[in-house]
Amino acid sequence: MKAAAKATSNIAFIKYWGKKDEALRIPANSSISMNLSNAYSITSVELSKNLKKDQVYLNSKKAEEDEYTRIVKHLDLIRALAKSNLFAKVKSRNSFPKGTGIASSASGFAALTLAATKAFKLNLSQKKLSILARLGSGSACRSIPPGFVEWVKGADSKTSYAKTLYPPSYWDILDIVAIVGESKKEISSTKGHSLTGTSPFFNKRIADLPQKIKDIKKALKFKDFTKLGTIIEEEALNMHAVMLTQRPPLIYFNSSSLSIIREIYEMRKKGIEAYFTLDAGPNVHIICKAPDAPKIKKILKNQKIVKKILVNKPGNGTEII
Ligand code: 2P0
Repeated sequence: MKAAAKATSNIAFIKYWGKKDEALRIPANSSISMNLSNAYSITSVELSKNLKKDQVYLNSKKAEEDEYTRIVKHLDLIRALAKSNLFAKVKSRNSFPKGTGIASSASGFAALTLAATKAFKLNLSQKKLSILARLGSGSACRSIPPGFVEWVKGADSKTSYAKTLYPPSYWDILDIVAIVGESKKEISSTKGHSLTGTSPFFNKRIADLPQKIKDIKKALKFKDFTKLGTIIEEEALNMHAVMLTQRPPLIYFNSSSLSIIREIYEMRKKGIEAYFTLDAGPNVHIICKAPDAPKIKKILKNQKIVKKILVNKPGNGTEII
């Protein structure tokens, strides 16, 4: 009655920002992402009759109260599905710092969902795992299937899940993450999501997204990197325009993030085709073609503000290990 799973995090090309249903984590819009081969969580779940409550360890430390409560709520869902009342010992570790804009809740809840359902002997389809992971954290549903993924917003809980558009081997592009900050963000994404409606730009963003999604799918289909990158950058800035104009305003990037963005513009002038995206944190994700990686890494290594560099290929889906 023990199982362990590995889930990669994902970077959204088209972002999830705002929910139609907060409790069920049904998003206001569909989103598109790529799994990140080197940003992952490994989670084990061990059931025991001797436990009187769940125990949760994150990166070898006892989970903080808010994290513990959220994880137990997810285990409760799985216990109900399995018709079991056994408690679990959960141990999870990340290959990257959590709470800094590399989606730790995405890989964390994807790995937890697969490990816990296996430990409880539930054999769920990829679709059902994606739905279940979504209830833990929205972006986690995109880490269940492999490669390049679309989370179709759906109309209700049964129709809101993620599926693979293309497998990891489809396109040799990379996400090089320039880690410029490792402190935990002050306002969680969950709280940020709930206030998207206070931005005067939110409705406009939602109205424009269906066309943007069509365009990016076309760029993926024809492997049009220039188009893909251009949409990715515009989309990141569009989401941050909403974040900046919410009440209270959310400023997730910092001066180091902006310096790296300037550096990317310089790279393009030198003929290195790289594009940026930012999530709910200061680290800059640099989307590039694989042959350009050595040059980009060299430039980043010369920047004092870059504390770590994480190179990701298109990643696998969540797997039992
Ligand atoms: C994304 N983010 O699409 C966007 C971009 C952050 C910025 O999904 O409340 O942690 O757990 O469903 O999944 C972060 O939101 O929020 C997120 P919950 P989640 O990757």
